[in-house]
This record gives sequence, structure tokens and C-alpha cells, in this order.
Amino acid sequence: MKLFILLLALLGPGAAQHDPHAKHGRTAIVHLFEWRWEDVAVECERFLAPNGYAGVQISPPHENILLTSPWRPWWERYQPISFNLCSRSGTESELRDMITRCNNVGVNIYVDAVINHMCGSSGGEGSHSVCGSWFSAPKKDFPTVPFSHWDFNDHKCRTGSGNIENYGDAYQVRDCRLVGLLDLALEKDYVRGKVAEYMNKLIDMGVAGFRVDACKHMWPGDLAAVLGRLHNLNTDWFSGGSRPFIYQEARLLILLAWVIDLGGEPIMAREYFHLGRVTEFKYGAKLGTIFRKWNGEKLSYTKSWGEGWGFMPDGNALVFVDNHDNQRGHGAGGAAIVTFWDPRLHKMAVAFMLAHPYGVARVMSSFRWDRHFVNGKDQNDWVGPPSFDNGTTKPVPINPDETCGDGWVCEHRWRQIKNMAIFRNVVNGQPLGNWWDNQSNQVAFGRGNRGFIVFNNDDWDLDVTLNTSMPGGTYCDVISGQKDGGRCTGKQINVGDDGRAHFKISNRDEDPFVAVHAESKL
Ligand code: QV4
Ligand code: CA
Repeated sequence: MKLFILLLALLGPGAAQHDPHAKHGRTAIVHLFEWRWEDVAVECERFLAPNGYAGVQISPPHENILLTSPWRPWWERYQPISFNLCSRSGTESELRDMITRCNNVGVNIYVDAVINHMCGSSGGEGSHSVCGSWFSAPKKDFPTVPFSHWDFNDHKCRTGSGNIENYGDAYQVRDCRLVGLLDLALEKDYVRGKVAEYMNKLIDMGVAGFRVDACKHMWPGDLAAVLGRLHNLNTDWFSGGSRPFIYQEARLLILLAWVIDLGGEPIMAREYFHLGRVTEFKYGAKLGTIFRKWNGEKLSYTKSWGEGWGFMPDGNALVFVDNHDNQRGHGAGGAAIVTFWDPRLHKMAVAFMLAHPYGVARVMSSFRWDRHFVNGKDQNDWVGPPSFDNGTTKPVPINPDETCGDGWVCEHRWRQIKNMAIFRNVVNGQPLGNWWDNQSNQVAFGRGNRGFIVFNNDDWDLDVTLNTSMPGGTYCDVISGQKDGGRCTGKQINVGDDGRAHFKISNRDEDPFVAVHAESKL
């Protein structure tokens, strides 16, 4: 059986689509949500490459509807009008320049591809798209692609409203409109061809892969047909025969519908495994619950973190603490999610993710907005990126202390998170070992002899001597500070020749966790 699965993995056309093609031993992806291409380009050069980030997930680059009520919501970018590469983030030439410059410093670009639908059915008619392409939502006419009413799914959908009404019905979920968004007929060769042409243009420009939006709403067979038409990656930057990295956005069950914890939806992640990776939404939901200590969860229970928690197989998972939807209550299952609004918990949860070997990890980089809760719902969950009055997105200014200004949060630049992205690279490929816990919320583990991390999420101090397997010497903690020339700017950890080290972490520390790795040794 194992051999059969292995053969399937080797022979299957999509097998290679699970590989992010990271360069120079880099590992973590950062989602620069709503950033302008110009800012992404300079961020690759000045920060991401020097700090070892593997790649960037960019916001959808296609032309989208321009909405004014509410004013320019972030989600207008999930309503395509054409496949012109023209958006709030910049023009086609700015996009090309960004892809080239990021590739030249070994940082990959992954495109958020919205291919399940065009704009909402109530999108109206006219040239109110971000680059002026005319369209008609009521006539389902998008002449710039072109798509006409023949290219949409309505004849297949059997609900009264034409929208998805019951997530328990796999046919509705695939063939009806997701929140009223005009649903593309991906069974048609013509539609597949237009979508593949859009993605191939990006591949030829040098992108390394795609986050494919709303995969649960597309039949795996249709998706396979589209992905099967994709070119290999551009050999100016990638080795010959490289398949684009695919990670499919889907909040799905893994095995059986009676696994109740996700509401009994019938569609299963494994239907999509052969096509690429799949976003593992349980990861952030569970990790948030654990760090918040809700439902009696304890950090010590993460001893079996990963497949042991019923998550999908390691080789299929794309993991994250929060994403652009669930950090603002979009999509389901949001309450437990830890975001930059809870910075202390967020730093710990992201550090845990980056220290743990399971999955390909993605770090969220957000913008701030004014939250306004009424009966537990944020009335401002629609607010778009920091922008000028005319709707143009603001550049990302960098402060003297390396943080970002003008409402850009830049979690990926926070010292603790940046240093853990480096930690993940340093320990890459090493097995998890030397697990220790206090049966409560203090845990520690290592990665071979290359790195070690200790968390104290209890309400009392941690004071313990542990086996780290690290070579003896003095190491800089990369959470309270880092190595700076020949000294540590934060805590120092002394590892004896027997690999043992003493850790003391107060529960009142600004960041109650400590991490050391081979390259933080003095
Ligand atoms: C409204 C009504 C509908 C009505 C329709 C009429 O709600 O009942 O039929 O008008 O036209 C926006 C509005 C939404 C509106 C819709 C269409 O919020 O109220 O429908 O536009 O006009 C993002 C936002 C959505 C937004 C959408 C398009 O989250 O709020 O909808 O962009 O602008 C599930 C899915 C999963 C999805 C997740 C959020 O399985 O795939 O919900 N996640 C992805 C993206 C997400 C994006 C989409 C999918 C759609 O990550 O950001 O939705 O591309 O779990
Ligand atoms: Ca669909």
C-alpha cells in the first residue's frame, strides 16, 4: 500500500506541484496583503532576502471591480473583471519589475489566483473596474477576457437563489454562486483555456506558483484540467521541468464527514491532495485555542502536533496562524484565531509554527484598521489598505527601528518573528526531538542539534534544566534579542558540554519564550 502511494506520488502529474521551490535553504512564505508591487520589490531586496524569507504571497494581480459602497473594500480584489494585470497594487510593468527583482535575490512570488468566479451578480454594468474595462454583471458579459453568459454555471445550479444555500451539498458548493459571485463554468474547454492563459502569463513572467482561491468551489477534475495546462517555471530562475507550486485555499475535512468538528461538510481535502498542497485551517484554529487556553487546551498537548491532531498529511499542508479572512471574521471559525491584535500571543503562536517541522509555513503581514464591534461583529471588517482619499494605496514607509508606518503592521519584520523565520531555515530538515513539558503550558523541543525553543504560557515561572543536544557554548536568545557581532543584545543561554542548559522564563516577561540556534552561537 505504501509503495502504491509512493508510486502514485512519483507518477502523478501533480506531484511536483507540492514543492515551493524555495532557494538557498529558505523556508517561510510571507503574505504581503494588499502591498503595492513597488513596495514588494524593494522589500525583497532590503529585507526578505537578507532575512531568509523564501517567498511572498501577493494580492490578486488581475483587474477587479471598483466598489464605492463601502469605499474600496479589500475584498473588491476577489471580484475579477478581466485578466489584465492591472490593480490597486500596480501596473503590469510594475508587476514584472517586482517579479524580476524578487527572483534576482532568490525570493519567490506566489500569486493569489481567483479563478472560480468573476464579480458579484449585483455588480452592475459599466466601466467601474480599476483599470476601466467595461463589463455587465446582469448580462454576464466580460468582453475584455472575453467571457459571455455561456461561460457561467447558472444552468447547472439547482438552488432557488442561484447562490450556495447548503454547504452540505457538494453540487451546490461547486456549481452555485459563492456569496453571489458569478460562477465560472470550468468544465468548458474555453473557460479552462482562458484561465490557464492568465496563469501561464504569470508563470512566464517568473512567478513560482499560486495560492488558488476558493478551491472547494471548483471540481477537482476541472482544477486538474486547468493546472495540467500550466507551463513549467521560467528557466531564467528555476531548474528545467519545475512545476508551479500550488496551494489550494479550502477549509475542508480530511477524512470522513463524521469528524464533526468542522460542521459535516461533504467535501474532503484529500480530493485535492494530488493537485498540490491545501491550506490546513485547523492548524491556526487549534493553535489559537491552545495559546488562549480555551476549552481546557494546554500547550503540552502539542506533543503530537501535526498529523497526530488529525491534520492532513505533512506533505500536503500549507499552515498559518491567521490569514486575511479569519483575522477579520471572514470565512468561518474565527474567534480563537490569534492575530497582531494580540501581539504577545501572536508572537508565541507564530514562533511555535516556525519552530515546528509540520507543513509549509506562511506568515501573515497585515494592515491595521479601526475595529468597531457591534454585537460581536466588526462593522469595519471591509476596510481596505491604508490609502489616500482618491483610493490609491499608500506606500509602506520604514521607520528607523525597522518597523513600518502608516498603518502597515509588518508582523514579518517583528524581531521575534523575523528571527524565527531564520530559525526555521537553520533547523530545516532536522527532526523534532528532546521534547519536554510540565503537563501544563510549559513546553520545550529541539530540532536535531541545530536549534532549541522553550515556551512558558503558564501563569508562573519556568525554571528548568533541559537536554538540548546542541554543542556546548554560549548562545544568544533570538527572541529577547539576537546575536550582534560578538555579543547578545538579549538573553544569553549557556549550553554545557553535555548539551544541557538552564532556562528561566518569568511568566511576566515581555515575551515568555526563548529560542537558540546554531547560528546564534557566540
Ligand atoms: C452579497 C450577499 C449575497 C448576495 C450578493 C449579491 O452577501 O448573499 O447574493 O451580495 O451580489 C463580497 C461581500 C458579500 C457580497 C459579495 C458579492 O462581502 O456580502 O455578497 O461580495 O457581491 C472575499 C470576502 C467576501 C467578499 C468576496 C468578494 O471574504 O466577503 O464578498 O471576497 O468580494 C468560504 C469559502 C472560501 C472563502 C471564505 C471567505 O469557501 O473560499 O468563505 N475565502 C476566499 C478568499 C476570500 C474571498 C473569496 C474566497 C471569494 O480568501 O477573501 O472572499 O473570492 O469559507
Ligand atoms: Ca464554482
